[in-house]
Amino acid sequence: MPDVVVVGAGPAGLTLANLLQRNAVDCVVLEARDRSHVEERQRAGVLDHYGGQIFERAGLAGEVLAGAPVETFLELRYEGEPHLLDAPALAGGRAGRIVPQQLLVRRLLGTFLAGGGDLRFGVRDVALHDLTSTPSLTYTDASGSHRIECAYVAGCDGFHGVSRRSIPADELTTYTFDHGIGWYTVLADAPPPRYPLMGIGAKGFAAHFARGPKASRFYLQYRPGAEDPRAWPDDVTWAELRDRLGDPGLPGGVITEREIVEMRSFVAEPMAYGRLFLAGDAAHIITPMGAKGMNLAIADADVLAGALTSALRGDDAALRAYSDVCLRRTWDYQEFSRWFTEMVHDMDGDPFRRRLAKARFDRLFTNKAAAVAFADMMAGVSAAPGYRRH
Ligand code: RFL
Repeated sequence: MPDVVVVGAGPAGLTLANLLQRNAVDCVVLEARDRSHVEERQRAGVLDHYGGQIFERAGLAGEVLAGAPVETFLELRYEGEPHLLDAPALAGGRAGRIVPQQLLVRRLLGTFLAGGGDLRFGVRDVALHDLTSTPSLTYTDASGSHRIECAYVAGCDGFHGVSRRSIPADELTTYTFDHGIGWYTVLADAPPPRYPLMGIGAKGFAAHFARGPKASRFYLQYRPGAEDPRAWPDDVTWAELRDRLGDPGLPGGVITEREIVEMRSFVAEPMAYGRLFLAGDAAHIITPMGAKGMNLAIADADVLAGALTSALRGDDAALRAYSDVCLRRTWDYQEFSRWFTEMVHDMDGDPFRRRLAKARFDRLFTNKAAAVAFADMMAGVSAAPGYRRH
């Protein structure tokens, strides 16, 4: 019988599985999709400084961070006028790393398997049982039906997974927030920008990020409900990007992927029920502003790995504190993400809010304390066990 069953092999589940493996805790990972799907799913692109430290502390930096460039400047263009922010310098040298999520997942997966890890792909009908007493999970795969007993279950199966839904509704409080903003995101065979770039202006937000040496990901704010930008001809997309990024010479390229991103936030409290512990998107969704979704998932997994290891050695104090510790960071990041969202988007064309957003933007470039606070959040914060409420 394994000590822990981890449901889901995304950033949360694979970080947890590797950290448990390092602590000699026996675990099994169940993943609904096949290996190539998991390894190719493109999403986040930045591991913040705090996330990098988690892998360094665990002795996994060589496996996970090798060759990953460090973050330098962030360029914010206000109505076409460039402003460079050296967030790592403002944060005292704490730089994030450019690590595309699919690369991180591929490396974590390879490391776990190379260490003899038990990862079962393509499982179906996962069900969680007896979570408040002696937990077990049932699932099916190509070879038939299976049942595993364990001491603890880690629900790392993302927003649409089965883990959170296995908690009785009256045991959870959920918070949802619709930011009223849509993002149209395209992946294109187009040269990357010199620095991660965000364009702010009356026509709405746009962004341009590197996705390798010859590819770029672009984001364009749109009005959800009023239009579907996936229907835009490519020349309209490029014209909008050139306009909003204030760069008439922005080179175009073949668009290889078109997606709509919902700007929404979600938090489930508590992140635990009996012997089930939720981590990552299973417990919370955050907007991409601030790039904290993957980083929150990794930070949860780090806290959970330590807490489960201690509990299995007889001290469950950290496990009892797990939900509170992670929720504090979650809400801190939710607030930061909302603050950032309001600064760079055109909120319903409301002129008053536009002036507030401009004041917020100006403060970032005229008030050192404000810039340092921003950089500190970008680097990632430690919600260390033992934090004090004021
Ligand atoms: P994941 O990555 O969703 O992984 C969950 C895993 O669980 C599996 N699964 C199941 N397995 C077994 N049984 C079931 N019943 C299962 N149901 C699901 C799934 O197949 C999957 O393998 O969750 P995790 O690990 O919590 O990681 C969260 C991150 O993936 C997510 O927060 C980020 O991708 C969010 N995000 C970004 N985060 C950042 O930090 N920086 C960014 O720049 C950033 N950009 C983004 C993003 C998310 C995006 N999308 C599409 C949601 C950009 C986009 C477009």
